[in-house]
Amino acid sequence: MIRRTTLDEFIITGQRSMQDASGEFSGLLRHLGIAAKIINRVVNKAGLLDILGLDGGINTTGDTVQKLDIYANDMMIEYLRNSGICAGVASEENEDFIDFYDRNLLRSSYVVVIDPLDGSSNIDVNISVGTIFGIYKRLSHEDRRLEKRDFCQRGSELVAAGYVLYGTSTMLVYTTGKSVNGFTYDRGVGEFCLSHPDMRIPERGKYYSINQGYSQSFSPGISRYLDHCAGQNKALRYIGSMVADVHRTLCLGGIFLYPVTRSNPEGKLRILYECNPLSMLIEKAGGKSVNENNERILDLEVNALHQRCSIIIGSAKDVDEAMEFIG
Ligand code: AHM
Ligand code: MG
Repeated sequence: MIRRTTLDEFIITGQRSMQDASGEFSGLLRHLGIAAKIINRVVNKAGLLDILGLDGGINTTGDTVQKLDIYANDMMIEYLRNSGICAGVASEENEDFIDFYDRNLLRSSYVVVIDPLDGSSNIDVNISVGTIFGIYKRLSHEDRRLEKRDFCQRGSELVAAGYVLYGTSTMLVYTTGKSVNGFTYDRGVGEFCLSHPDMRIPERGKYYSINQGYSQSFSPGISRYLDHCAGQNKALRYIGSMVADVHRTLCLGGIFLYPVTRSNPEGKLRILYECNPLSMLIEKAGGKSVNENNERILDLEVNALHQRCSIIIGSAKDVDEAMEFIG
């Protein structure tokens, strides 16, 4: 029987290869892995929870039950707080960041950004959702309270990024800036096991992915590109869960676009929680990620925690070709 490397083993091996590594960063990654397992357990039972009259209702023990995205948010925050090695979190679900400052605890140099349950409108209909995370080194002094600037950093400053996809199987994919590696959750063992080492995105792919229902409000450039895709007989795939759409793009190649629309004139997706971590992963796997102005997503200045942007991400040649049409 093949014995696969577990996520923990992989992280520890990575830590050993870095001289002077304190273990703080590795510990943080491992805690993210644990939080992912907890969320996975509940996401897998989502249908059952609904049958039991949960989601804002009262469960059998009399507790009020939270919506799954709020539950995932609370879980991530709790695990990161209890890890003792995370200075604070900014989440798509919270208006402001959360500072874990505690005078009696060791100081941490890392902050985490999360989208705890991306694509949450898909939960009730049993379609894949995901968790996205990014890790930054804080800018403010470790003895002080966190500041907004600790989170509002350009994506190029990310020290690690990853996602968990709750799909036909549950996968955790992450990078610390070198390779991109994918781990599949083995329920029997209760561990994420290395299944996709050194993931590389194909230079081109046959899929394009966009919510074409908004075509009336796309720019002429985007419309021209979509006509081109249709003319080339490319296949349209759109799940409506960014993690799932980007995961397919990473594995099979192709392109994912979320342009500006009338109802989202800045774009819909959040730079901090969605676009930056996924852009880091795609770039490290050999792909590209830009906005509609052909600016690299990872270079965009971040001024607000919930800032949005347009995004065109995927295989390098497909993104370049799209930008020729978009101009
Ligand atoms: P969410 O964070 O509220 O779940 O929204 C983000 C999701 C992405 O996963 C997905 O790509 C997009 O919204 C789909 O939006 P739309 O329904 O407008 O196509
Ligand atoms: Mg989201």
